[in-house]
Amino acid sequence: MRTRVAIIGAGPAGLLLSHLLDLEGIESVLIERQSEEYVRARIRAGILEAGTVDLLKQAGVGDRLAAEGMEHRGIYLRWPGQRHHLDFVELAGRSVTVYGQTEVTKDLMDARAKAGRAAYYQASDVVPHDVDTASPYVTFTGSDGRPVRVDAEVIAGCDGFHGPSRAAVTGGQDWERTYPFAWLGVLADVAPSTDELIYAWHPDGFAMHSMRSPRVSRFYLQVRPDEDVATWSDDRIWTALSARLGADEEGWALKTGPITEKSVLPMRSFVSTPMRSGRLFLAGDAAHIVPPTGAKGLNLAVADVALLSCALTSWLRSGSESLALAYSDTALRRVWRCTHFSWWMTTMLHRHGDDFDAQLQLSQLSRTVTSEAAASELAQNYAGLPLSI
Ligand code: RFL
Ligand code: PHB
Repeated sequence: MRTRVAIIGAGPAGLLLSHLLDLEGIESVLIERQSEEYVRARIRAGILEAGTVDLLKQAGVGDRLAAEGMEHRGIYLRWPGQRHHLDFVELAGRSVTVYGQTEVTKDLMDARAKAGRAAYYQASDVVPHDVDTASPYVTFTGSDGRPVRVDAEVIAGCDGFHGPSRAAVTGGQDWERTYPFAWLGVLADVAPSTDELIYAWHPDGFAMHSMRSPRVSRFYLQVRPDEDVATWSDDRIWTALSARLGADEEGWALKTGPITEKSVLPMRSFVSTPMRSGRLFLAGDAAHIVPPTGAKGLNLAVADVALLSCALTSWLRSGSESLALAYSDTALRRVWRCTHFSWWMTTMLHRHGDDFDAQLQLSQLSRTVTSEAAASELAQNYAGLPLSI
C-alpha cells in the first residue's frame, strides 16, 4: 500500500504524530509490533508538563485529561530531618498535571478509532528501507502472517529504544550513560498519602511517592539493577517506603492497600544523533532515553512530535523543507537539556558512591531548596521549558 507518512511504533509518539498529521489532512499509517490491548495496558510515565497538556487539549484529545488530570503546583523534596515544598507556579509560572501515560495512550487510540484511520498491530519483522532515497518504504509481516509493503514519502521512527528505526540512520553516533541502580516500581489500589509527589533521598536509597488518581498510588524504590522482584514482599515494600519517605520520622502513616503491579525498571541515559537520515525521522524513545527521575521521557517524546508534525506538514503540503532540515538540531537542543536535568536529578537523589558523595548530595539538596535561583532552575526544567530552546 501507499501512504504519505509511514509511522513505525504506536506508543505516545507514533499515536500523537498520526493524530496531528491527520488534523492537517496528511494521511499516515501506523505499524506496531504489539497488540492493541497490550499497548493500551502498558504502565509507564505519570507527569505531564504544562506544554504537553496544552498541546493535547489543542489537538482535541484533552477532554478526559481536563476532567480527570490532577494539577499539581509543585513537588516535595525530602531527606532525613528535612522536607521542603517547591512551588513551580511561584518559581516558574507553570504547574504540572498527574495523568498516566496509559490514559494518554487510550485517549489517542480512541480518537484514532473514531476517525477510522489505518493501523497494523502485531506486525513482525518491521524494516525501514531506502531511507536515504526519495522512495522509502517499510516491510513487515502482518498479524495474518502475510508480507506487507508500505511505500511512503517519509518514515517516522517512533519505535522506542528497541525498535529497528535507529539502526537505519546512516553515520549516526550514540551517547550513553548507565547507572549502577534501578527502580522497583509499585502500583497500589490505595489513596495517595500526599497531596503532591515526594522525591526522597535516604541512606537506604531513593524513594518516590507518586499517584495516578485519588484511588491509585504509584511508588518507586531504588534497588540494584539485578534485583529479584520476588525478594520484595508487599510487607517489605511498605516498610521500606514508610522509612524512606519519612513517614516514621515525620509522624504520619503511609496508607497501604493491594499492590497490583511490581517491576524493576533499568535506568539509562541515551541519545542517538542525528535524529534524521534522508526521509527517516526519529522521535521519542527511538532517539533518546532518560532516567525517569525528572519525569521527562513522555514529555520529550511529545515535544519531538510537536516539532516533527510542523516540519512534515510544511514539507509535504507546501514543499518547504526548511523546518525538516532544522528538525534534528532543534529537537536535540531540548533533548540534551532534558538529558542533563534527568541526569542531575538522578545523581542528586540516588545513593551511590561513598559517604563523601552523600555529603555532596545533601549539600546540593539544601542549596536547591534555600536558593531561589537554584529552586527556579529545578522548577523551570521540571515544569517544562518552551518548545524551542
Ligand atoms: P514507546 O512508548 O516505547 O513506544 C514505542 C512503540 O514502538 C513499538 N515497537 C515496534 N513497533 C514495530 N516494530 C518494532 N520492531 C517495534 N519495536 C518497538 C513498541 O511496542 C511501542 O508501542 O516510545 P515513545 O512513543 O517514544 O514514548 C516514550 C515514552 O513511552 C517513554 O519515554 C516513557 O514511558 C519512559 N518511561 C517513563 N518516563 C517517565 O517520565 N516516567 C516514568 O515513570 C516512566 N516509566 C518509562 C517508564 C519507560 C519504560 N520502558 C520503556 C521500559 C517505565 C518503563 C517500563
Ligand atoms: C510516575 O508517576 O510514574 C512518575 C512520576 C514522576 C517521575 C517518574 C515517574 O519523576
